[in-house]
Amino acid sequence: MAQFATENIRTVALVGHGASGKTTLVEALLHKAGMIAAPGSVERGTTVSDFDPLEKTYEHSLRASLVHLETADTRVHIVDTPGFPDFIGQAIGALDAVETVAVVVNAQAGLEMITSRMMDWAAKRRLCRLVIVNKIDAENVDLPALLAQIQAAYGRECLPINLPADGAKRVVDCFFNPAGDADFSSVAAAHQALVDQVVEVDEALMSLYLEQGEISPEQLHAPFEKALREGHLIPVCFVSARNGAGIAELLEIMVKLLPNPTEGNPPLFYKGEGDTREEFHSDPDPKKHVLAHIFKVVVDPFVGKLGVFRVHQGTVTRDTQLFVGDGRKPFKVGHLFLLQGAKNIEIDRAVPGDLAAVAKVDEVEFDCVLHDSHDEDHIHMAPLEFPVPMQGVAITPKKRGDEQRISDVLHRMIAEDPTISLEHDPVLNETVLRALGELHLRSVLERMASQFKVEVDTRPPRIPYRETITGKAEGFHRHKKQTGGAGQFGEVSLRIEPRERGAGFEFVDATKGGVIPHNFMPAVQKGVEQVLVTGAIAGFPMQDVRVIVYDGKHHPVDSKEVAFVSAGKKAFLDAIAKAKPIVLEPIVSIEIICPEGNTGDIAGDLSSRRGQVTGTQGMQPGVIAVTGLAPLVELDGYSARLKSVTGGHGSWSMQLSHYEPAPAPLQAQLANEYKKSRKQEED
Ligand SMILES: Nc1nc2c(ncn2[C@@H]2O[C@H](COP(=O)(O)OP(=O)(O)OP(=O)(O)O)[C@@H](O)[C@H]2O)c(=O)[nH]1
Ligand SMILES: [Mg+2]
Repeated sequence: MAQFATENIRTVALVGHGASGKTTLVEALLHKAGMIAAPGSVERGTTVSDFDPLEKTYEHSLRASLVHLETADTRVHIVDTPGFPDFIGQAIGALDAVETVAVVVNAQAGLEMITSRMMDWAAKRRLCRLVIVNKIDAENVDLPALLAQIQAAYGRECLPINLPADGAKRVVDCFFNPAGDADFSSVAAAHQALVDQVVEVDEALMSLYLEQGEISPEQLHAPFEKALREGHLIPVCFVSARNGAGIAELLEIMVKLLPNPTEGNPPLFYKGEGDTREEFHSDPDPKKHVLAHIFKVVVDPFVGKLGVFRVHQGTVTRDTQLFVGDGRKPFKVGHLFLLQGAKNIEIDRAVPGDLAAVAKVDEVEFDCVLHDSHDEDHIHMAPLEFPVPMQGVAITPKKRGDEQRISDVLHRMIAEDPTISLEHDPVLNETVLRALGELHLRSVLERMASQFKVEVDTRPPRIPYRETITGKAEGFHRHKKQTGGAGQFGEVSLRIEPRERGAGFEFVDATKGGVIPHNFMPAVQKGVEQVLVTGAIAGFPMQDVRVIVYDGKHHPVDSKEVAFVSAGKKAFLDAIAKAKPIVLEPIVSIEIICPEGNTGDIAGDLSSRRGQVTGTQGMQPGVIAVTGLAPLVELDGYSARLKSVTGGHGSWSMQLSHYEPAPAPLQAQLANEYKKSRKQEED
């Protein structure tokens, strides 16, 4: 296997909205570079990067997948990422592995939500950016207008590096070529604009340029990289993954113009935690200690765990002993792989810039650091921000006894995907799986069933209502039992009052003269707290209440812990019944990104769900972010609703805002359901 030095490596993440053609573009590039005999297709399920059975069914990429291509002297690592919003966590994770983010724009659809999000995320992470306009062969595309739109949305730094020619059957390079014929604009003008932009980052070169009037592409190389690093230049190129126009030119851009690992912005690592942490900069030197970062984990029931990493420093070979994070025990690499979609290709060494993988290392987790010396302990990558999953289902095993296995499988899947989560509600004894959207949730459940052979029943998770009181009241209970031998005796008098929303629970012992001995007070509190967990009127946890125990009685022989637990509990229930108890419902704040034209419909729909719009903000031409508040219970089925309102161009997310009293009919309904379920339990 050929060896490639760091200077001869390129790393590129292909990102962009769903169906912009990233996976098809990978096929075209692999074919052009001679890595595959013929390009596969997404429709036939024959692509290198969408190899997962679920991806073939959905005809969408669901996970980031890695491919590489090799020309005479350069190896290009490409990460193909999903553009569907539900799977965007995979695209975000790929940002840590590359120098260049290539944002693929669908010429037919124009700028879309994920296009803009990825442009922003890549800029925040200080990555070099390239815009690839794909599908230039398609009907009804207006490329000059699209180029103007790109510049309006992402800045004048977006300059064409080639232009479509011969009716978009080919493209003509504008960087190495000072003149030529194009379908629109002018090659000479585009060339001039590129050179002008590049020399602006280098004063000496600028003076030389002003003197000579021309400058060679070789002289422009270093400032070109600097302009990319500083975001002063975002090249725009045109391709058709379908008919091959612009593919050879894109390959040339990757090899000759995109930064090698020593030319991009170095990633930001930290050493240590909290206030004492310090920035740490890796050095892409193959001779130094090893520092690699796991940016993807694949859990396969047959192959085991595959940890996919980017080498940032040093050289990893089969003999390297690597520590995982702060772990004390190293593992020996043994087998080292280069990935080509589903295929693992064994290699001898990986140098800075290489994306490679190790198998069957249990300690490896998403986002951990691998290193070969304790000098590099406590180093971690500046964290990426992932969206927080809110779309949930409650799950129960189809087969009894499968609980532990399901929990194991889900925890393994969480290790792979930072945008799924698992919660257990001890009150409801309910396990809730959350993901970014309905399709995401479905894919997790399908993978559990097909790959790990565990099946679950699902139902909508219960809404996490709460109970509280709105008035003050007193409660009393005497617990007295005489059963042959020793009796049970305890008596409690207490007062309760509402506390401010969110203030929580407070227990006050205001008894005097030892009417309830000190050693029994914890029992009283225990009884009270049992009610806090199970609720009193509708079966939900009670919050924001103060309980003041002011009197009671005990018996020198018959007083027992159980007696005071029971007396505390029943005295509290007695008081609650008189303190105007209510049910509180969760209100969530929601953010909706949608085409501007849909704002009215969205506001109307929200108000019909007892919600309201609280603000709007322009994102980019034609796209708007709407923020609002709505009761969680009303958002059941909201994804489908939004899809129909926006024709599939909207996305939304939510998080908890606060609790409010539920409307009276809902209160009555919840209380009734609770009564019924209690009655059934007793029968
Ligand atoms: N006309 C035309 N169609 C294309 C081109 N490239 C891709 N397509 C089609 O566009 C559709 C989506 O292509 P994909 O390659 O799956 O797109 P993607 O960006 O990988 O989509 P996600 O994985 O969902 O993010 C498929 O039907 C492709 O055949 C192109 O250059 N021209
Ligand atoms: Mg794809």
